[in-house]
Amino acid sequence: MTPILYSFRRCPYAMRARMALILASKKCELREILLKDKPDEMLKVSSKGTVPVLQFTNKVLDESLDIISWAMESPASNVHIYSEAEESLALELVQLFDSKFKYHLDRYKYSSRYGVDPRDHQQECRVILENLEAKIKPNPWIFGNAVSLLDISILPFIRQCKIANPDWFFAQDFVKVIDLLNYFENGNLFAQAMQKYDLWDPTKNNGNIFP
Ligand SMILES: N[C@@H](CCC(=O)N[C@@H](CS)C(=O)NCC(=O)O)C(=O)O
Repeated sequence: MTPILYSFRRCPYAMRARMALILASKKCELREILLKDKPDEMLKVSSKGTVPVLQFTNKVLDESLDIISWAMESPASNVHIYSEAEESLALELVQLFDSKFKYHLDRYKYSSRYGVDPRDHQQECRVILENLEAKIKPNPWIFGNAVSLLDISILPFIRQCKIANPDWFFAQDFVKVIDLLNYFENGNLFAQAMQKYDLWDPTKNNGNIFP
């Protein structure tokens, strides 16, 4: 059976999973869903109710990083291979973006929902991006010519920070991060990952072969 991917186009976690599937040329049936109207078929296989979910006949992966690891089980020649030092930096940064950066990003974007001052959280995002700036020399990707799992894992979140207020974002000093994001957003991988699909309708069974 072709694995089934429940996905939401704009979700940064689903985005990174889709990019890994593209890079590894792993075919699946993509079912585009709405977070406010999750299909029972998805909730039946993963009660967590988050996307992405990758469903196989005999197992379900419902964490984006697990989907990335599964996709990369057979090495993808177009993906950067980490040195040991790079791997530990990548682990540290993915962890930082998934926890602290995401925490502040949510409060920056949805300050009224959280009852907080968005400026405090915008500043926290800035500090993290400035620290990233000090650690990387993108050329054009973080580790050189080939895209890395670090690139695909953190850039969707940095993009959300840009979208929250592009004027502010582009006026900041983290120029290497801005260049990296521009390169990412203008590339084929992103274009392919962001292709639009009709919503999945179980009555029509109109999933899409992806990638
Ligand atoms: N740790 C999960 C997080 C996934 C996640 O939180 N996805 C969001 C969308 S971006 C979601 O599905 N939220 C549920 C909802 O909004 O109802 C992963 O890496 O896959």
